[in-house]
Amino acid sequence: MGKSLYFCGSIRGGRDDAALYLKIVEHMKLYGKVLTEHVASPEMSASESTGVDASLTTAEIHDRDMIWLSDCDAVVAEVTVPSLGVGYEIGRAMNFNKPILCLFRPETGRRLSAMIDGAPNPSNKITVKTYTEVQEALNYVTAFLSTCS
Ligand code: 6IA
Repeated sequence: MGKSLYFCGSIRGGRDDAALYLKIVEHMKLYGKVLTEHVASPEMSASESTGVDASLTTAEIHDRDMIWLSDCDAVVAEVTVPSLGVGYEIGRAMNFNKPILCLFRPETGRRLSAMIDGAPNPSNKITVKTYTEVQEALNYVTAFLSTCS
């Protein structure tokens, strides 16, 4: 059976990388079901009034996402555009002891938060990879998902 996968990407933090999220999610779908496919949707907007989940309350979104996060087999987060929600999801996923792959593009000139960059250590399952071209990110996703049970 395919894996249950959770993708994290910025929504209210800004949608600059939405097209990139779509490529990563499409690739992840080769390995299983992506529970949070909507994060990559071009329809999903950072604004209040539009968005795939616009009919849900924030509490409903939060609680549903936390159930998915606790149930998933692995987490992939694109962390280049800073997002409170993505940072929160990564922290919660670490507490759920999930394998987590964080993908970051330094060439944007952004500096990754020390709370993410400094998180990996031998006692947890979080990895941070930097990349330039999308294909590199997809290769990291392939390698990561091949090792997750
Ligand atoms: O703080 P952010 O909005 O950038 O947080 C983005 C992250 O939190 C994503 O990885 C999502 O998994 C989760 N998240 C945040 N907002 C939503 C949402 N609707 N639906 C699903 N997941 C979400 C937002 C409502 C919309 C009308 C703006």
